[in-house]
Amino acid sequence: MEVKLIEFSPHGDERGQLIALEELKEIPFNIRRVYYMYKTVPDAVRGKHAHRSLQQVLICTSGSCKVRLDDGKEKREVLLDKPWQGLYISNVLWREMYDFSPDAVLMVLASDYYDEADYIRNYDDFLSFVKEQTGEENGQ
Ligand code: T46
Repeated sequence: MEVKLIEFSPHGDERGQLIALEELKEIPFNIRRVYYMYKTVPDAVRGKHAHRSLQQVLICTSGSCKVRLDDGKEKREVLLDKPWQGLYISNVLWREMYDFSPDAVLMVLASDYYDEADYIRNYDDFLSFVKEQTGEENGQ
């Protein structure tokens, strides 16, 4: 599964902490879009889709939340509760974000502009897409 937790280096001093993120440095792609979610209601489950080509880094800049990832074979759960950690997720991964703390702010850096056509919102379609891709990679 193409997922990794990236640890950023804070520029700390007596005033507090500052984290700087630059494309193709801390973030492994060109950043075309930033969005964030806050005031997420306690029982909400966000996401529930995959992307055909979008790559993203998720950072919980305040509070905490969990992310469930599924590549069609393997499932993983990651807790995001540190503003100096970013979760890199590749395309073609089913994702769900849940267990948001009341103070959670989840910021996402994305490799492309918003495009509804890049979303796979049905789980069976996602599994078919994974199969197609695996077939292509094996030259079938
Ligand atoms: C993802 C996870 C981690 C826009 O107009 N522009 C945007 O850039 C985004 C992200 C959303 N929207 C609109 C589309 C919907 O009407 O905002 C509304 C909520 O979006 P959505 O239901 O897709 O939000 P999530 O939290 O389920 O998913 C989001 C991203 O859409 C998705 O790419 O990977 O966060």
